[in-house]
Amino acid sequence: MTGRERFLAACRGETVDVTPIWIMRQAGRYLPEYRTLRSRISMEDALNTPEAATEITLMPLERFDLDAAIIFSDILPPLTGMGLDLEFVPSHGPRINNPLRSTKAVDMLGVPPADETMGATLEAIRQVRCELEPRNLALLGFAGAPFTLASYAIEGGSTRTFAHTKAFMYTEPAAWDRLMIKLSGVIIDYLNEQIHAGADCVQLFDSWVGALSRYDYDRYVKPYSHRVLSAIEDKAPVIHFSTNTGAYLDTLSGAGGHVIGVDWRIPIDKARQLVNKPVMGNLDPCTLLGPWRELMPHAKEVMQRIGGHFGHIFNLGHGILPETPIENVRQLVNYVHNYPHG
Ligand code: 1CP
Repeated sequence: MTGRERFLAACRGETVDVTPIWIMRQAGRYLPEYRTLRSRISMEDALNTPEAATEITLMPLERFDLDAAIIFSDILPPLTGMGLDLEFVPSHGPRINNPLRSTKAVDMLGVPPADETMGATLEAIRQVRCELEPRNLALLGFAGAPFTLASYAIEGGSTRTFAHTKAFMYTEPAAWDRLMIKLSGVIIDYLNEQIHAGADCVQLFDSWVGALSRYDYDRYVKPYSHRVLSAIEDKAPVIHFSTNTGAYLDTLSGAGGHVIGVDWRIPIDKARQLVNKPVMGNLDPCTLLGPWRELMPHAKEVMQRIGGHFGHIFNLGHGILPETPIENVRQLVNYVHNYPHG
């Protein structure tokens, strides 16, 4: 099978020759060639120049036998088009200089079409699509999920407690609803455009929704995630990813997605039982910081729990860390592809 066939078959839960693998944040800071390119151009320029985004997207494919590429972008730039002042602060991370703290600010947000605001990323998808055609690899598009985007828009950056987000959600439920509907509309349009530009599959990142209780997930988030997922599910395979949601993976899966992406906090066979769908995961990215003699048994454990089952895409449970030795990535990819199947 080609990488693309293998990847898409796994999304449908169909027979594969070997387990497909890609790595979250595979086009990032652990690659020396990425760091070299980023020493010359800012994050903003990398995002807004299709040729640069294309070059970065292809970097990990030159080194590793991966089954899929993920377009180089970020979940946050769609917020810029809505009126938020996003900045990537070097060696710190993303920051929004005018975070949402009032119902009026929510009502001022625009909902421009993605082809006006995200044109560079859509063009990069078209370019990468051409490059991947002869290599027969899958191309993933992605977007942030409504909750995770709302949390950045309200907090203005990273947070441990999500206090501003939760306080807004509890205090201003009507404005929360308007915000989540605006975000859902922007995300649906953007994912549709990515599929139209050539993405084979899209991933919805609800990276931080595990900060909520099951009750709050159902009450304040699920309807909007469902709105997004149900609007795109018949257009392309969709991976619904989150972390720290083992306590309510069943209801999260009920919001939609053909594949459920999970982190290492839940055993992957248990996740599969809870969702009864194809699953993606779930090696702890920190295991790649250790030697192969310890990394290998961790990878083996994931394969043994899910091995022989169809409908598994191997991945880390969250993004690869910048300190990761390249050689461990190469060995991991080869290990998964050589793992005896069936
Ligand atoms: O393979 C790839 O690298 C694909 C491109 C990609 C993706 C899929 C980037 C590039 N960012 C993302 C998604 C993303 N961005 C998520 C969801 C995935 C996840 O949970 O890991 C999130 C939460 C963000 C927000 C973000 N952007 C952060 C995290 C901050 C936090 O709150 O912890 C950071 C550090 C960024 C900047 C960024 N985005 C991408 C890169 C390579 C970088 C680092 C920029 C740099 O210094 O070079």
